Amino acid sequence: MAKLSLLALATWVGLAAAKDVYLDWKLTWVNASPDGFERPVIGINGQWPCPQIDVDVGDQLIVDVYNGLGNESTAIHWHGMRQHGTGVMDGAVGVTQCPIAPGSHMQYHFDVNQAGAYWYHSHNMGQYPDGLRGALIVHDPNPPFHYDDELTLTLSDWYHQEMPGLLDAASVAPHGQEPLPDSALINDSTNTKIKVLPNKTYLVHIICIGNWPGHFWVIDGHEMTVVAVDGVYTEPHPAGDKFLRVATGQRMSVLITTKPDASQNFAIWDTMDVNMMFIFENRTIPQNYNPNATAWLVYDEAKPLPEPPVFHHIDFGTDFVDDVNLVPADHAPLLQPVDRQIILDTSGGLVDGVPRFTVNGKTYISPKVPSLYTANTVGPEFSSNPEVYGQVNPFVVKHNEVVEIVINNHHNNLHPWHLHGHHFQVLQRTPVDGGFYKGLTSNVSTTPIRRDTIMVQNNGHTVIRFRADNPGVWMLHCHVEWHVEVGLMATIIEAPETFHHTLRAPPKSHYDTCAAFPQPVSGNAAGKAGLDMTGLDTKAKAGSRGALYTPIKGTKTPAVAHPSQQSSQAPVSKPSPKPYAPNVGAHNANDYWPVPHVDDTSFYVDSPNKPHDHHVTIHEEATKGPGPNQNTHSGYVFDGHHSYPIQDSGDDLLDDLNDWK
Ligand SMILES: *[C@@H]1O[C@H](CO)[C@@H](O)[C@H](O)[C@H]1NC(C)=O
Ligand SMILES: *[C@@H]1O[C@H](CO)[C@@H](O)[C@H](O)[C@H]1NC(C)=O
Ligand SMILES: *[C@@H]1O[C@H](CO)[C@@H](O)[C@H](O)[C@H]1NC(C)=O
Ligand SMILES: *[C@@H]1O[C@H](CO)[C@@H](O)[C@H](O)[C@H]1NC(C)=O
Ligand SMILES: *[C@@H]1O[C@H](CO)[C@@H](O)[C@H](O)[C@H]1NC(C)=O
Ligand SMILES: *[C@@H]1O[C@H](CO)[C@@H](O)[C@H](O)[C@H]1NC(C)=O
Ligand SMILES: [Cu+2]
Repeated sequence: MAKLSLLALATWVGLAAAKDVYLDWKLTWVNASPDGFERPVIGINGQWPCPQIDVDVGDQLIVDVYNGLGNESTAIHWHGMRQHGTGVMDGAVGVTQCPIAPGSHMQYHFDVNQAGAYWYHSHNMGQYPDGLRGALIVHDPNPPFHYDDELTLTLSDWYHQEMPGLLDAASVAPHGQEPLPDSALINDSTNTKIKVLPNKTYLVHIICIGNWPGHFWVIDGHEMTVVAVDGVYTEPHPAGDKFLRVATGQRMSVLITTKPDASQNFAIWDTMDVNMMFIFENRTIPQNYNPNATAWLVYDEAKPLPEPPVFHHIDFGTDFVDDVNLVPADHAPLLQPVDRQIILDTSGGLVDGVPRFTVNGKTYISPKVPSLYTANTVGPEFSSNPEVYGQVNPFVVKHNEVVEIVINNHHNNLHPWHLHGHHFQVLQRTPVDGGFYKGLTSNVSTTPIRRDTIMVQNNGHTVIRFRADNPGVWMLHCHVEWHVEVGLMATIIEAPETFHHTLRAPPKSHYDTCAAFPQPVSGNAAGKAGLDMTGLDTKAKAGSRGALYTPIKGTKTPAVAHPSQQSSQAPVSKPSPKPYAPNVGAHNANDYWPVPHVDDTSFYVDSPNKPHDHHVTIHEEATKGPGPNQNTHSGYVFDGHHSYPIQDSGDDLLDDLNDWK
């Protein structure tokens, strides 16, 4: 069980000190050509692919996000982070926050108390397939199995056109057919080479960061043993002669053992699910269409890179490891009895004359006020009434209830459903055409697998359970961006009656974000009191437009401002008449921002003089940060490999960062 000395050191350090990992991100457009075709993508600090975030269990992650895109709003969601008590940091636009307008800034900060493979991505209007997504790996100081090193491989579909145009086209296409990806990427490239050493055990995190099709892959000549899904450790499960697959949003961590010598390199073959893209949609596969991507395990750079293996006659029913049969390593028992069952009948079709997806007949339409802000401001007599949330397919559950959700998929294609805020137990999931829910079968595991994203098959269903022990407002949605944007989404409003003592209040920078957009932060979905929903948009419209930024009501121009003079000074238009006074100051945890000053005549929060603050203390810096004598300023930037001390705690952090590059 001996580890390499470096990892042993990391383990020791992990036990010794939880630390703050502080990232200062400026989002801008950059050009990249991951498959040989150059196009604009959304990069971070001038770089693309977006950086992998590496933290250890117990760390606090603090990310300052500055929107330097100029023409699109944005936000960052931390996929798979349960955000216990910090649901306001979930990053879901329209649900837990307002979009970050060009020229504005927002800070996310939360404790990371779960190990494994996660990722981050924009959760704003179909934006992340334009490149704003990356891996988030939480290293475990005490993993339940041995390995020598960790590797991360992201898998995705890739498009040569940008999302706003594609979304517009897709939303008016007959039958809402999705645009076809131009290529498959492994780690954001069609030419990824992964250096490995002989005789080692690697923990390989596979993360599907794509938009639409699922992926499956083979590492030629190397057996894979599944040890985690979506960050939940499993009983080790050798794949044997079966394929492993991940749907968009899912992760799978596998152990591989390298060869005893470096006499040969090996191909990694990956393919996008042609059933999803073509067969189930009755589409013809264009000649020369290539759903595959190849990467290589490189033992010796001087040796050739072999062709990938070729597979014939893959049976989707029998040739795959069924993730529902995996067993969580902690053997957590089946949650029962069920306190509340929610049945979602999901389907596609024309709504108001445009192709949309529906949940129980309703297509999700964004509210005026983000649902979390509604829950927190509409008042105790209304917060548990689903009506106040508008057309967001709201389901209110009570604190600590065992909730069972049935998803019946009445559509002839696969949909990967993702729940924010929880890892749920998966009780059952039918094969393709397996029929709709008629109760549980007798084969439900007493220790069901837990994950945060589950693929639901055509004309079939799944049954999941979780305990409502994480008060917050959580999206439950298909992770295909084409489908999210046309309404395949529900909202779980969890224990709103407890928010005043269970959920930390949004910090000042979140209210500033709303003020800069601008978007109201209180009242029901329409921004009104009680059940007065006048003015709420409930009609589906053709043309999604993506995250394009259109300034509302002649407020500040979306010109990119320097961070030190951003949004905060900008005049914010005041809606009239005043519909409702926010209670933003009612509940405020000590370690969060002070109560924002609220102008009586507006439901927007007044902007402070100080644009942003960096209350970052490095509790203890061990392997990664500045030494004790350098640590006189506000933090450091950690890019996954190195950390750079921030040498000026003033307003010019971004300039400093750029200077170092
Ligand atoms: C936004 O600006 C970028 C960079 O100039 C450009 O590549 C992109 O096409 C613009 N987006 C849209 C939808 O106009
Ligand atoms: C994949 O890309 C990320 C981000 O660039 C990088 O941190 C990581 O090391 C790459 N993984 C491999 C196996 O090369
Ligand atoms: C790998 O392990 C085998 C068996 O212990 C040994 O014979 C071989 O020399 C090792 N290879 C390397 C490159 O160390
Ligand atoms: C494809 O064809 C089958 C059989 O005709 C039909 O049931 C199904 O709805 C079609 N799917 C789509 C997406 O049009
Ligand atoms: C993709 O991989 C499959 C399975 O090995 C193979 O049959 C097919 O020819 C490949 N497609 C291309 C375009 O290389
Ligand atoms: C029942 O579940 C077990 C594992 O939980 C699985 O191996 C078996 O194939 C299942 N049987 C059926 C009939 O689905
Ligand atoms: Cu979907």
